[in-house]
Amino acid sequence: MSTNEELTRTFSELDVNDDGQITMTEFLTAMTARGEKITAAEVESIFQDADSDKDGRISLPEFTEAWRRADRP
Ligand SMILES: [Ca+2]
Ligand SMILES: [Ca+2]
Repeated sequence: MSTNEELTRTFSELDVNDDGQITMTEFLTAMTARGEKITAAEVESIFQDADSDKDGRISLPEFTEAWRRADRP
């Protein structure tokens, strides 16, 4: 599976209501459902980094961009 496909799949897992945007609530819910221990403060800091247009939601391009940034050594 290519990185892009994997990212798209992860994105749609996080985008619970399938509207093409991940909200903080969706992110927190999906992470918790996966058994990840994540706090609201951690989610906020992830969103501050990833949400480049500051609309409070993460789109697929923002998600992909943030993932690439995080991947860099
Ligand atoms: Ca959504
Ligand atoms: Ca955004």
